[in-house]
Amino acid sequence: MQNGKKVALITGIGGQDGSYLAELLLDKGYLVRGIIRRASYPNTKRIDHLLAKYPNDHEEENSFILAYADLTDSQSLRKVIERFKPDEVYNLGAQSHVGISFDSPQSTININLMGTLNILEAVRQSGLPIRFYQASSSEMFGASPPPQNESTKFLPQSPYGIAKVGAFHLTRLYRDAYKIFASNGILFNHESPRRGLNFVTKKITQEIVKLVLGEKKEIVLGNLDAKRDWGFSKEYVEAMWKILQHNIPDDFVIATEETHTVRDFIKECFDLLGADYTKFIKTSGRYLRPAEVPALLGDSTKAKNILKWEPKVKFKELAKMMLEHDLNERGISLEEASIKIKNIENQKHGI
Ligand code: NAP
Ligand code: F7E
Repeated sequence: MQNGKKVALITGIGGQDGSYLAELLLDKGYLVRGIIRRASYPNTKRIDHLLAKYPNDHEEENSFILAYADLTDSQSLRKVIERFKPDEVYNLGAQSHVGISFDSPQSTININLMGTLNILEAVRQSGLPIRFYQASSSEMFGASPPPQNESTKFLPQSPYGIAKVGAFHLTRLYRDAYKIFASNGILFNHESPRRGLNFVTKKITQEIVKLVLGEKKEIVLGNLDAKRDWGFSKEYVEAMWKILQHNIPDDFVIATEETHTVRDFIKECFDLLGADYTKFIKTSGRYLRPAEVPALLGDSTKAKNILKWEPKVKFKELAKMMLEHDLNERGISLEEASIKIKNIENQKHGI
């Protein structure tokens, strides 16, 4: 606590979830501190509005402060914990792309698994009564058939999933062995207009905008049959906070309890424009993964009952929100986009 306010430290504050969580905690009156790593070009786009509102001039009483640190650098983590003395630590930093974890398995394991060990150790060694949240993932269930809940066996299908399983167990172990208030949120896929550009939902909505503007003629994707349980990031960060406010540390599945294929997401977006997706979509082996998670469908009964958390935004609303946002960003409405894409469709048929 500082001046009667709770202090939260967020790793991955510049990411999709980190940015929404920072906003949520600032609204709740927290002093929010985040770590960012050095980048050759600014990596703070998602939190620039917060930096503008809360100038980052390193005054310790400021509501919002960023510090340079890296999950793979344990000394840097010890320094930020010592400096900020947080009440709550949200470990959201990760190499979060499953496909890329096959290209860079070692750095994925270093950041996602060793990084979790580093921050847990910094928390433990501080001796402070910190509550620790670990960003665990439905990727840990991997090939286990749906529906998946807290009792489902982990059968990860990627270096990313394996790193997250290790980090999950470290979090559980630090809770059991050292009596640290350490909890796992096992979050199923969650998206938003702030989603990274190379995740499938955002790639689809961004590429549709390019089709509409005539900048591209087709969208090339990988496996269209994979099923995912897609929710809205802004609602999922609320679940993270609730997990740390619960009276005991525990593990919770957070999901919408709906599953849809990648093809369904594409069709939903094209349906919103009244266009036929089959005219625009190509598949390529380039986007296939060496191993795939075929179907995710979360059962979040425990979170509903204990945390009273339930999502409002489901698949259809999410697709519309993301597509509309990306179109509006380029100055086009859904209606204008619909007319444009139908013209392009007709041209393709020589009509
Ligand atoms: P994201 O947008 O990719 O954000 C990840 C953040 O981690 C970025 O700010 C990134 O910084 C930072 N980071 C990467 N390597 C780091 C390092 N070595 N040290 C410190 N920070 C580092 O991911 P997200 O969607 O917000 O997800 C947040 C967390 O939830 C991740 O741990 C992810 O694995 C997990 N998760 C996500 C989902 C989902 O569907 N979104 C589902 C389950 C679990 P840069 O900007 O510098 O790269
Ligand atoms: O892929 C298929 C791909 O990359 C979803 C991360 O937030 O959620 C996310 O991991 C599906 C997969 O997310 C393309 O093969 C087809 O089956 O959007 P994604 P993900 O792998 O499910 C989990 C829960 C996390 O924890 C992760 O951090 O879509 N797919 N074509 C494609 N995927 C991508 N990226 N690009 C394609 O062209």
